[in-house]
Amino acid sequence: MDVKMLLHGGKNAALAVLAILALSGAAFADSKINVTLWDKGPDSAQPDATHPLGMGSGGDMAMAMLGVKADVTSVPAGKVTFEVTNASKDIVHEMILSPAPADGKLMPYMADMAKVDEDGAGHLGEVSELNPGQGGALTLDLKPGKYVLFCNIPMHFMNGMWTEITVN
Ligand SMILES: [Cu+2]
Repeated sequence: MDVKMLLHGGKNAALAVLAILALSGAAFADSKINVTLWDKGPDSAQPDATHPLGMGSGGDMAMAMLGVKADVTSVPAGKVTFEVTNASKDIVHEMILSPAPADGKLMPYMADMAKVDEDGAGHLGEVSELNPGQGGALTLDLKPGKYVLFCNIPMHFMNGMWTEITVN
């Protein structure tokens, strides 16, 4: 084998390594979800008996005066970054992530505190208590499944402040 052939082989090997790097980069690219926490003014959260809009309560979500909006609702498994913005002008909100309950099931709820039972729900991470206009980020390694993003300021969840995402 002469020098020319060696060089040729080396170049091909280098190209092969680059191709593998490019492929693995694409396969493990991180996902980003922009999450907006919104409401319709300072009185948006009502006592939950009149607005049963919690996940699984079967309420009309069009009635919600506050909510969680995700710009992407389906992402591949792996690293997912949630860029969270509290778009409210008046109210502190937060974003908590937990596995979604089975279809039709209500999240574990503490009615006396008007909050989701975070431990019971399987709390995975949060961007807690953002002031109006504030933002924050959370990155998690997520397995395939359904997840719920919700705000657990008292009354907010049962007033409709949640949304579901799917990790494939
Ligand atoms: Cu909230």
